[in-house]
Amino acid sequence: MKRTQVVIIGAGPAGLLLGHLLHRYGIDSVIIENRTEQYVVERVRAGVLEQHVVDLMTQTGVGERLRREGLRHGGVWLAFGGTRRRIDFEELTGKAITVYGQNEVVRDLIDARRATGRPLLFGVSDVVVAAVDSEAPRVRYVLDGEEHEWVCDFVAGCDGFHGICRPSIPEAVLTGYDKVYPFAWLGILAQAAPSSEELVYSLTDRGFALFSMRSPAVTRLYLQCRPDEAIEDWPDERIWEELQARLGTRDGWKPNEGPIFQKGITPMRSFVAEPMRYGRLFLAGDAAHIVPPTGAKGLNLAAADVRVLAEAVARFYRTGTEAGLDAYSDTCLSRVWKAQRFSWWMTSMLHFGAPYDGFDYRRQVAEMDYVTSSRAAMATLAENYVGLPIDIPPP
Ligand code: RFL
Ligand code: PHB
Repeated sequence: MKRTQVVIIGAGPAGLLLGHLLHRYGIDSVIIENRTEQYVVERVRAGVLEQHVVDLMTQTGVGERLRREGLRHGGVWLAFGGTRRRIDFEELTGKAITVYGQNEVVRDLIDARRATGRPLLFGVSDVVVAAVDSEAPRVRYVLDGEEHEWVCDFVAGCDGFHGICRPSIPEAVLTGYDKVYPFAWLGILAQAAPSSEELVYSLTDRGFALFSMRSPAVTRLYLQCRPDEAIEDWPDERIWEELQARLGTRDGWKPNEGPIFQKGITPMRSFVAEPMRYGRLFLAGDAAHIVPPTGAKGLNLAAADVRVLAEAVARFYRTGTEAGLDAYSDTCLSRVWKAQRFSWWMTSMLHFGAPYDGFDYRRQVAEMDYVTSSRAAMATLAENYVGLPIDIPPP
């Protein structure tokens, strides 16, 4: 049996960032991941970073490529009725967002981890956590046909929505709050220069569409579809036709087209597990909560959780107090629920009505009109979109 301070399960953004922050405090950890490194790095997901994530990466020495290649956006466009209106984040909040692919974040964090020499193990299987209600939790797994076991002080469950950590908590302890939406997002990556410098969220009577990007040469686009649709039903020509119909505005703006090199359908769901801790097992990121992508919050919430957790663990080793650990769940959940509220609200403004329901569609158009004409409403959207403050308890 081997010993470490923290076993981190999952090498997504939550697990890798936690390992990085703990390392900076001189705290040892082992990160185990059941997929291959290639799978983890190539998985196409989020793209929008809140200012706090950019600042954290920059201040902790993993922001060099982000600073070079990240695309800073000072605002966002909302389109409806054939026109687009801009919400100016910088003017309203003094903050901005940065477009930088989640896979680039993961790549940078893997490189940083490698440089520390601390363990980062891909391709593990049969992961089991045990004795988390004691002061010496254990984690077992199989790697290359051999069984391994670590004993540690803390286990971080950073293994995403389908991981094993949340289900390993006794049912009586945990409450799950769940909302499944009757639509999904079809997302593509296209080899095409972005035709707008900022994102465009568009509401039409054919449904919702989103214009985003990954680099000066790659456009990222999404369109609302039904959750039971198969990607095979969406040949490239149909995708472009629908995207142009939902995104093009009367002033002639439309997305540039190019070869599609990645496409997939993601169902939409809101979920929160409470509490985010059981004994010495701490859930972080998608393992504890997921949001519909409309508010671009999932990755940002994962980063906020592990920031709070790293501080609490560091404080424990520094002073012996468990106060930060005890406050972890409540500290995270109060911000998580605000992000849930925002993601649900963005979803309700941009989905539900069209193409199903005339009343809801008109209600949504009124909401888009209001939110882009009232300064108070614009400020509300902006401060949530760029990220609410993180309340880290004082040392
Ligand atoms: P992840 O990224 O799912 O990582 C969990 C890792 O744990 C591994 N794992 C295990 N490892 C060991 N043992 C086991 N038994 C394991 N079971 C699972 C998994 O293989 C995986 O590597 O969770 P994490 O780290 O909490 O990060 C969360 C984010 O990935 C997620 O919230 C975002 O991608 C959500 N999201 C967005 N978030 C944003 O902040 N901004 C966005 O613009 C945004 N857009 C999106 C998104 C998610 C999307 N999809 C596909 C769900 C757009 C899309 C389309
Ligand atoms: C993305 O670029 O992938 C993206 C942007 C905004 C969202 C969701 C996803 O709300």
